[in-house]
Order: sequence, then C-alpha cells, then structure tokens
Amino acid sequence: MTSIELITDPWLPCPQRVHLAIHELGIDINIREFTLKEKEHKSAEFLKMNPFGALPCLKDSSFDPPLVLYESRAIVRYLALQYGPGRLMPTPSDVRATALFEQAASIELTSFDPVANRLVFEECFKPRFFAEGDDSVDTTLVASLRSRLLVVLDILDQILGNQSYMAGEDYSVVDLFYVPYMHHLTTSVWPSVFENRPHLKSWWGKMKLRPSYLEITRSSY
Ligand SMILES: N[C@@H](CCC(=O)N[C@@H](CS)C(=O)NCC(=O)O)C(=O)O
Repeated sequence: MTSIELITDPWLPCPQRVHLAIHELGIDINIREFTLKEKEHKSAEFLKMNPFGALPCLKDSSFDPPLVLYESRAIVRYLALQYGPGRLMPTPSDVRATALFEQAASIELTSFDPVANRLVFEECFKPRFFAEGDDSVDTTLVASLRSRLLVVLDILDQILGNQSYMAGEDYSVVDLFYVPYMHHLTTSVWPSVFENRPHLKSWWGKMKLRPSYLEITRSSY
C-alpha cells in the first residue's frame, strides 16, 4: 500500500506538473480529488496543510510525522529525489550539472511562468470560468503579456538551438514544469506561437509525444 497521498484537481495546471512527474517516475500514489467549485481547498482542515489554500498538496506518511508539501515544483523535485534518484534531476554531487539545472529552473519560474500563467488566465480561464465571456478579457494587458512572452520564447528558442532540453542534454523536471502552460498556449490561447521558433517547436514536439503528456491532457480543460 502506498504511503503517498496527493490532493489535487487534475484539470488544473499546477497539479498537472505533479501528475506528469508521478507518471514519468511510475510512482504509486493515492489521489484525493478536490473540486475548486466546492471550495474544499479553503476549508480549515486543508488550510492546516497548505495555508495558501491552493492545489496541489502532497502528504507522504513514510515519515513520522508525515511530510506535507505544497508548491507544485517543490513536490515534483521531492518526488524525483526520493523516488527516482538519478532521473529527471542531476545528482546533487554533480555541481556543474546542478548549477545549470538551477539556472533553467529559475528561468521557468521567474521569466516564463509569470507571463504565460497570467496570459492563459486572462485569455482562457477567466472568460470560461470566472467572468461572462470574451468581453471580460483585458485586451491592453493581453497585448503587453503577449509581447513580453515573445521575448522569453525567443530566448528559449535560442537556448534550445544549443541543447536538446531546457536544462541541458537530458529531459528533466524543468521541461515538465513548462508543459501545462505551454499546452494551453499552443492548443487554445496562441496556436501559432512557435512559428519562426524552430528549436522551441521541435522541443514541444518531443514533449507532446511523452506518454505523461497524453495522460494529463486526457483530462485537461
Ligand atoms: N505556486 C503554486 C500555485 C498553486 C495554485 O495557484 N494552484 C491553483 C491551481 S493551478 C489553485 O489551486 N487555485 C485555486 C485558488 O488559489 O483558490 C504551485 O505551483 O503549486
């Protein structure tokens, strides 16, 4: 019996990072699904686990007391270190590879996510789930986010012109971190976004073929 429980909504981008990792690492895990509409993620019981009241959240009872973790990227890194050492992340003793890995992870977190996340919310999630149709879209904000995103994508295209994956020659959790928002960008928000970005396009072609991608997008918004 598995000691790990994931509290999740597998339709949402942040939890999807963890689902990708679970699939890639082949981990046996108990899934406890919350639906945002029911506001279970704002209950007093859940806020004790994640004071930010957001998904995903993981509990690993192989520790005493159990390890409770929130923040999708931290959960993914923990799972890779604990349940798939040597896979998806460089070994910590390889200082050079770890330095380059950390640089790539930082680019995703600080340059890509704040822009892509906000753009997907504004153009995809907000009109569908939080407001009345396309009228609610802030077009000035969208224009500014789109031009900021292009700058980041051009740099990623340049980086991928010299290496196969985001953190170097090996597929890693950093590639996986990009997947949920790239999925929404390329399937609904901005399907032509990889035009004239051949290296990024070829990287995304590889991402889309991974069984983990097919698995999470079977149940994606
Ligand atoms: N930085 C956090 C963000 C978590 C987050 O915002 N999760 C969203 C789903 S993608 C959520 O639960 N939103 C509901 C809410 O904040 O009320 C992570 O990566 O885990």
